[in-house]
Order: sequence, then structure tokens, then C-alpha cells
Amino acid sequence: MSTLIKNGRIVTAADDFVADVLIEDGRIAAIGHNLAAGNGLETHDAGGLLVLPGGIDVHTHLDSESATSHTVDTFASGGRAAAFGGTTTVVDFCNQIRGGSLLAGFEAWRRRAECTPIDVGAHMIVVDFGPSTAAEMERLMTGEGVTSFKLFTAYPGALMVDDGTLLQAMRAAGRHGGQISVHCENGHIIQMLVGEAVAAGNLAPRHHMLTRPPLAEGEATQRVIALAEVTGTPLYIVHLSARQSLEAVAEARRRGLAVHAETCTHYLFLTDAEYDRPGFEGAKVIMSPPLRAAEHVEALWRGIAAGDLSVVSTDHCPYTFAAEPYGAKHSKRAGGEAFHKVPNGAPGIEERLHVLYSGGVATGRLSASRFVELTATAPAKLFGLYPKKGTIAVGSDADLVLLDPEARWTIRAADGHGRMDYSLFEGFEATGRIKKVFLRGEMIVEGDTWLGREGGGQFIARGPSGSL
Ligand code: DUC
Ligand code: ZN
Ligand code: ZN
Repeated sequence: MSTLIKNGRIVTAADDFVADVLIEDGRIAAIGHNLAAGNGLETHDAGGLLVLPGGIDVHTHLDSESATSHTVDTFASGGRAAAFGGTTTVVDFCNQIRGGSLLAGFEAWRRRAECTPIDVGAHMIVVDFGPSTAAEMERLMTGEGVTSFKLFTAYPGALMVDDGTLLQAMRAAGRHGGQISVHCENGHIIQMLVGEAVAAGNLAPRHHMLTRPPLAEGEATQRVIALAEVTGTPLYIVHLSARQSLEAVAEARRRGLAVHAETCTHYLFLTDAEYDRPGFEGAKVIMSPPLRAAEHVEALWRGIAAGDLSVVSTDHCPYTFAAEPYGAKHSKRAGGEAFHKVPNGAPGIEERLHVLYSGGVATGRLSASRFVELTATAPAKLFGLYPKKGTIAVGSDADLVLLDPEARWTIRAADGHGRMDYSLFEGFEATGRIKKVFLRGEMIVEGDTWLGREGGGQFIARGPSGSL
């Protein structure tokens, strides 16, 4: 099966030029001018459109269950939403149950992911380090293509690990081409502030933000960088939101350490003013870290310009606002209305490319190539997917997005394609709209029409992680 995409403006992290792309057997077979349209060739006119590599979102939580809550998007619904937003691969988190086996957590995740309509990889969340953990990490890295692990310095009594556990995990990952990702917030500081807020009867959503200050993020980021320096293991700071953390990352990078960081779409476009929404509405922006004041937002844009932030991901961790139709456990009401009982997480898998293209490229803040680098190429390189994914090159998977740079439209949750009943970007006036999406050469989105299929995605065993 062959497909020809004609006359598109091909944008990669390195290049920006008009040409044709020939796809054969799911891969890019040729890039050039006047590529001949032969018999049986499906042809798409991309005149006036950008041709981008499929987006790669390396931070999602699909069908992810905890004791009290369960994200609402399945791999089927989340994958469909991702595809409509131009994302053709996600690297999603699977969980170790405390005291349990990593491999068991991974196998359970693989079963849940079987219905995915887009390609998926997995990171493993490590919550404790037992006698078999190092061997299981080795097996995941060398046998299963799971080459990144996430640990938390937040959530005492649940996900938080101590420095010793971080060091052990870093050592184990570093031996086999693995990378350690860390959720950096000082769990003790937050626990104290939350305790005080609750005792004072301050239970409204804005206290989520007030009890998770930038300093708590900055302290943990600095500490974790020091641990990674000791072990020499590549470190990836997830969902960086605060100026203090960015400064720690920038300083580490100036010293040549293998430290990379992502921020998320919402930290670039929203501020802590969102917590002033009336009543329980502020629960929609209860995510961790929280949205920050404008000075942090500006710092993040400077971090992107300086190259200290390498990736923009979503941290898509969706809970509906209403308890119905999916049930309270899948909603912001899973634990009642007190801020510290509200599940942490927000949606964004469908909006990422549109919001960043519109607010970044169309406004002149980012070049189209830098946009591709942040949303596809750097994630692919840092997480062992490149050059199969993340670029437009002969031999790469034909994961392609055709985007009309002139189209203007308004983002509405009601028009979304996943299960979410709200969007962080409701009413956002966007410039640029995705017209067609191809996954390994198959068109899975055409305008408003869904052509993908459940189970049509593949699990991608990734190579070594941690370098660009
Ligand atoms: N960290 C995440 O990465 N996602 C959701 C909540 C959290 O704390
Ligand atoms: Zn986190
Ligand atoms: Zn997350």
C-alpha cells in the first residue's frame, strides 16, 4: 500500500521546505519533488498545509487507577483524542503497587493498553525498592523496551520515596541505558502546609495552589539533581512549573550534566488566577504541581528559548468535573470537595499541539521547527523512539500530521473526542488546525471523521533513554 502526500511544507526540527512524501508499507520511502503518482497510489494534496511528524506525548496517565480514583480516559478514548490533536504516540505511566512487582504492574498496563488506536510506550513508576527491584528494572530495560522510570519526592505515605531509594533506582537505571524521571516537590513541606490549611478550615480549591509553593518544587529539583550527579544517571524532570526549578536545571545543564526537563502546555498558557474560579470550579485546575503566577510562566518561555526546557508534554491525567456518566471515582468528586481530597490531574492530550502552535508559532514566539522539536523530536530522542518516530525522514514511521496554518477556530470541550467534560482551554481562539493524521501510513483522522480503530496502535519497545 502506497500513499503520496504532495506539495506540503515539511517541517522537521532541522528543516522547513516544500516537497512530496511517499509512504510505502507504513514508512516514509522517499521525500522529493514531483514524486510520480503511480497506479493504486492514494494521493493527498497538501498544498498550503504544514506536514509535521506525529506528535509524541511522553507524559500521560490513561486508564490509571489508584485506591480512590481512576482516570476517565481509556487507551481507546484517550488515544482517539490524542490523534485528533495530532499526537500519534504516547509514552504512558504504568504503576508498581507498593511492595509488588514492577513486571506485574507492566503486564497489567499492557492488557489495559491493548485497545489503543495509536502507538504507545511505557514508563514504570517505582514506589519502593525491594530485593528484586534492580533485577526487574534490568529486565524491563533490556527485555521489554521500558527504559525510563518515574519516582516521586511528593505524596508522603503513598508515592513518595526517600533519597536512598532515588539513588538505588538511579544506579539501577544507569547500568542499562535507562533514565530516571522525577516528580519534584518536597512532600514534607506540602504535608505541613496542607495540615495547617485543613486545620484552619481552608478547604477551597485555591488552597491546593497555596500549599504547594514554588519553593517546594525548587528544593526537590535541586536535591534530585545532586543525586543524579552522584550516580551519573540521566535525569528528566517531569512537569516543571516553577522558576526556581528551572534555575536549578539551567545551572546543572551549564555544568554539562545530563539533566533535561519538560513543562506542560497548561504551565505555559495559564496562571494561578484560575484558582479564583467560583466554588468547586477551581477543582478543574487541581493538578500537581499547581498553576503558577505570571512570573513563572514568563520564566518557562525563557527556558524554552534558552533550551533549558526540552519537551512540552501534557501530563494528561483526566478526571471529569461531573460525577456522571462515568462515576464519581473517575471524577474530581472522587474524594469530596475539600481540596486535599480532589484527585490531582488535568486533561490536555487533544489540545497540546493546537494550543502550542497557535500560542507559540502563530504568535511568532516559536519557529515551526522549534515547535516540532518540543512536541515530537526531542521527546522521541530522550525516550528512545528516534528515528523511528519524531521526524520526517526516509525509513521513519509515516506518522504525519497535515495542519492548515490559516484556519481559525475555537477550542470547546464539547467538541473533544475523549471522555472529558471540560477543557483547560475552553474558548481558546486558535490559529492553525489539523486536517489529517496518519499513523504508520494509515489515515486515522480526516477533518471531523475518525478512521482509526481500537487495537490499531502498537506497543513500541524503546531503546536507551536520556540523551538528545
Ligand atoms: N503527577 C503527575 O505526573 N500526574 C498527575 C499527578 C501528579 O502528581
Ligand atoms: Zn507527577
Ligand atoms: Zn503525570
